[in-house]
Amino acid sequence: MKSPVPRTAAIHDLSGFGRASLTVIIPVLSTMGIQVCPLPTAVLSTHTGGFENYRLVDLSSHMRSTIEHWRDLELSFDAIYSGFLGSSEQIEIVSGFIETFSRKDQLVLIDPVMGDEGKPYGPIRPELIQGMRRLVERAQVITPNFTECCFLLDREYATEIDPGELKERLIALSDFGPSVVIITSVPLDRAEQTSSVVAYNREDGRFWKVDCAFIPAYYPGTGDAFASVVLGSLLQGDSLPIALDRSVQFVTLAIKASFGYDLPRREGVVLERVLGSLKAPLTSMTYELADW
Ligand code: PXL
Repeated sequence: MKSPVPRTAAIHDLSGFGRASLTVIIPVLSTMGIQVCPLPTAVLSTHTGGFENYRLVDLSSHMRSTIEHWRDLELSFDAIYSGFLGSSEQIEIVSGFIETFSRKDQLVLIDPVMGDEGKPYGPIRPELIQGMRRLVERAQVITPNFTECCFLLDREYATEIDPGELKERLIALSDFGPSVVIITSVPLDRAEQTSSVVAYNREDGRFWKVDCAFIPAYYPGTGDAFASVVLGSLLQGDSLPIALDRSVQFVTLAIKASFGYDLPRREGVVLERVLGSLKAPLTSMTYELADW
């Protein structure tokens, strides 16, 4: 019998403290009614954003044997979702996973987690960035932030971009393979200090934009929350612009809830206070068709 609950494999790290990666992804997707099967890439004591001396154990060999076990069990996934990888060796492992568990009616979302604010995260090496350019070829949907977009396209990081160049970048990323490209934290309007989420769907040739309110605080793990809500929405049957709107609204709510408490930012957003909002239908939408 077909399960009423969509199932996703989630290939990300498990960071014990700090609300990032799997500790964000599992609660978000579970709340949205999606079954999450984690294939941990690494175990860390904390995430790497704002903590020093974090401990990292690379799980490449355990990943290979888990994949063998899952293949023997003939597991089937409605979606495959990958993010932070523990080493460049894991590019081939994830690539093999997608090949082994490939299904026609399946969503492959790759969040090419590599860095933010123009810089790579601590453990990210140049070989991993090169490998990520190959891995995204296998995705239907990718969700880089603006820094990761620059890394994938090997372009200089800038603090402003005009719409014409942005459009060219969305198309260039789609030329790698994915039919849907979503870029977050795009500095389209520097004067207003806001950022935007933009997207391109090659299937219908449309470009979308959702502007984000300016909040003077950066929290780790928000990219993981964003990509998870996109995946959950698409699996629930939402259109691309609605999925973008839901994700922007959820992340904005989470950041505003956290900012109000003035808690240490490196601990991430107060996810537990806002998860319930994922159950509510959207009552307002701010997405725009971008006519660049
Ligand atoms: O949120 C992205 C992320 C995932 N995993 C680890 C990280 C980060 C960002 O800092 O350090 C281990």
